[in-house]
Amino acid sequence: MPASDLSRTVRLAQCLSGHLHNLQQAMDSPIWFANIHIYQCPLAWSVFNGVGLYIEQAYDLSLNRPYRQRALHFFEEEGQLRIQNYALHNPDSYTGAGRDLSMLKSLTATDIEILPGCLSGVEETDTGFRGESIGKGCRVVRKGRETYSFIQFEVTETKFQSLDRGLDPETDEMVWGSKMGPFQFDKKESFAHLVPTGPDWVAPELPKPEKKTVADTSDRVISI
Ligand code: CYC
Repeated sequence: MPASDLSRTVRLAQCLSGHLHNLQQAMDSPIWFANIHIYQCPLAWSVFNGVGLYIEQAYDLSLNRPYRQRALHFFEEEGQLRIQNYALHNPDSYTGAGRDLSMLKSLTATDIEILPGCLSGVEETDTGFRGESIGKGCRVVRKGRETYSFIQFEVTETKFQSLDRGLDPETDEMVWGSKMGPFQFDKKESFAHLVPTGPDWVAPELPKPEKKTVADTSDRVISI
């Protein structure tokens, strides 16, 4: 099937899916950017009755202790492309799923809960997609302060750029997030072929889990 025949939700999830990291940015600006890995892993169609990804974000030096695990649902509403964020009831049981996708076979709709207001609107660009938060409803309490999450992102098949900030609901002043602009992620491995395209889609065989030791380009060997 030509790519253009696939629905926009499927193509957006395909662009986002994979193992990404910002090693180049972390080497260029080590003071401002840590090296972070994001695993954006396709979920079975049955979880949302549609397209979804499981997300795991972790610092390179603590891959086994991710700081954010979520699920995202991609859908269209009145012709508009949307992403709704979900939390996991028991994130620990899925830790490491980014490196062993077979762990996600047991994830069902009962394992997740909606994060009210954590919704983005997305539009197509010449090379991929661009999106940002809708409204101020995605409340995040950080350092004792109530903020709302305001995200902006752009994605192509090989790059994902995201600016993730917490703003004061009254003044829109930035309370947390990157002061040095967006994180720039490069795709190390794509999971696009694992994004289900409809309810009758049959999953291909899963790749074997990554080895237990990862070497990065700075010649360090990290045990994970
Ligand atoms: C929070 N990151 C969030 C939230 C959203 C996103 C919506 C608020 C809701 C939540 O807690 O999940 C991001 N959601 C997205 C993006 C998309 C989406 C980008 C489009 C695909 O649907 N975030 C980064 C950095 C890292 C970071 C790499 C800085 C270290 O992009 C951290 N984001 C981060 C953290 C939180 C967050 C730590 C949770 C804040 C908290 O609960 O304290």
